[in-house]
Formats: sequence, C-alpha cells, structure tokens
Amino acid sequence: MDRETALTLYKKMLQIRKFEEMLYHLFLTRPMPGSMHQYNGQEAVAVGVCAHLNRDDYITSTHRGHGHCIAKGASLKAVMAEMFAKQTGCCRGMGGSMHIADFSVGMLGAIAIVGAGIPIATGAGWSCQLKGKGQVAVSFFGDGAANEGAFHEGINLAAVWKLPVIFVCENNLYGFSTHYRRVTPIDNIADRASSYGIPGVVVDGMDITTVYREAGKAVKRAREGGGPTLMECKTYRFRGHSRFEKSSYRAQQELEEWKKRDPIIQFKNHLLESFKIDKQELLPIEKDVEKEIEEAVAYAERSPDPDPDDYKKYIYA
Ligand SMILES: Cc1ncc(C[n+]2csc(CCOP(=O)(O)OP(=O)(O)O)c2C)c(N)n1
Ligand SMILES: [Mg+2]
Repeated sequence: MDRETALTLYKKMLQIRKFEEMLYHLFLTRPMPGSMHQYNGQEAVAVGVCAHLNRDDYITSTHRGHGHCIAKGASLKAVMAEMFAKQTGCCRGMGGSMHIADFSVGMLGAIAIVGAGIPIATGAGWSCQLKGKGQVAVSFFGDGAANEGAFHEGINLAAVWKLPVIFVCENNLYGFSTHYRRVTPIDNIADRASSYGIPGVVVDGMDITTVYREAGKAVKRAREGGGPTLMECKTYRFRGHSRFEKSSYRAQQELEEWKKRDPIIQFKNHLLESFKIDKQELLPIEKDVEKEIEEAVAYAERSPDPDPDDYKKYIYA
C-alpha cells in the first residue's frame, strides 16, 4: 500500500466512524425517523474491500449498511439526508437507514432480510460476466447470514458459473444476541469455501492492511475470470446490535479487549510508525472529516421533506 492510498483509507474509516458518532448523538437528542444499526468497529472491512472497487462495480449490504454505502463512494450529504428522510437523500428519503442504497455508485442496497443480499450479488456478478467489461460484485454479510439457505444458494451458483463475486463475511461473533459458536459448529466460516470448490480466506478484520491485501487478491482473481472467493473477516461491533440495545449478553471485558484493537487507532499508529507520517499531517484530515459531517447535517436539516405523493413514483408493478 502506498502512502497516498494509506491516507485515503484512514480518512474513509474516519468518515464512517464520525458519521455514526454524529448519528448516535442525533438519535439521542432529537426525533429521528426509523432505527439504525451501527458499523462502529467494523470500518476496516468495508473500506479495505471497497478500496479495490470502481464506481461501476456492485456491492450488496445488510441492515448494518452505513459503512458499506460510504465506503463505496456515496456522498455523506446524501446519506445523512436519507437518515433524516429528506427528499435529497440517496433514496429520496424513502429508504432510511435499513434500506439505504445508491445505484449511482453501485451500492445496490442495505437489505434487512438476513442473507438476502448474497444471491443478489450473485445476480449482479452474472450481469458483470455477461457484459464482459471486467466488473465485479461484492456481497457483505454477517456471521448470522452464513447459516441462512441463501448463503449456500448464492455461493454455489457463483462457484459453478465462475462469477466475479467476492463474498465478504463480517464475523463479529454475534447474530443479534446469539453467540457465533451457539449456532455454528466450526471455527471459521471461510472453511465452507471448500465445499464450493473456491478459495476461502480468514482475515483479521480489525487490521485494514490485511483486509486491503487479501481483498486485492480476491478482486483481481474475480476480474480475471478466476471466479468467486469467500473472505471471512474476524471483527467486532463496538455498539449494541441496534440503536440503543445494551448488549447485556456480552461481557464488558470482551468489549474492552476488542476495543484495544480499534481498526482506526491501530491504523493511525501504523501510519505514524511505518509510514513515518507526522501527527501534524493527520490533523487537517481529521478536521476536514469533522467539517464534512457538520456540513452533511446542516444540508440534511435544510433539505425539503418528500412530497407524500412521491411514493407512487417508486412503486414497481
Ligand atoms: C431472515 C431474517 N431472520 C431474522 C432477522 C432478524 N435479524 C435482524 S439482524 C439479525 C442478526 C444478524 O446477524 P449477523 O448476520 O451476524 O449480522 P450483524 O447484525 O452481526 O451485523 C437478525 C436475527 C431478519 N432480519 N431476517
Ligand atoms: Mg454478526
């Protein structure tokens, strides 16, 4: 990874973190529409993978979709406006946090049905293969989704047809309140790749340099016609499952241990030590991000509400 890429990735992770910290504050201090699931702690996965994607590549996301959407290149203003259900939101204010999408950057949608994005990415990958322009599709999904039937169907078909799809499982140890090992009899979800005859790789999802490196290999392989890869990123969510859920099923000590491996702090240290970047050089980036988030909120606040009749424009029949 070169210096410029490293700084870009740092800024992207920070944008996602600060965006969600602001959202947390907004949900506490004023009436906000809907609910939300925070990506806090998992930023290295979306950013490390999406760094290899072009605007015309595709991703599918989950109920925990803010990070994927921002990492794929959606504007902070449009995503924030969507959180406020405003007409300027990337779904015209009609999707909200759990259905956030931005087709203009290839973000096909945050899909609240667990596992449902997996076969959609397979379909997107099929379209990439038919068009023959070297595009790829990525599916982000959780450890819980890996035990849904859609996981098998989506990966099996992609493997048989050698589709350009990267299946990225974000194993954050919990599906809502259920610990991974209560519902999964093996250590690594990536081991399942062998039953589809595709490569499976286990990655430290808290370390963006590793995610970036392994995603690079998988994306290259897909673009060159080598077929899909199953990439499992071991990670952790720092906040509750959704909005204010207290995570009483997790030990405080477990949370503290994972927080020591915060992907953003780790990478910042890496920038200072390995890239010999001066702290002062990071300050303007950090200030820029704060400003961008404030501007996004101001933009969302002054944006108009959708016309109630607008919903008719978006019904498919
Ligand atoms: C098919 C389906 N079953 C159950 C739910 C309820 N539900 C929403 S999120 C969630 C947990 C998903 O866990 P995981 O896939 O690990 O993702 P994470 O929340 O950890 O990011 C559940 C059970 C759902 N939305 N869809
Ligand atoms: Mg999970």
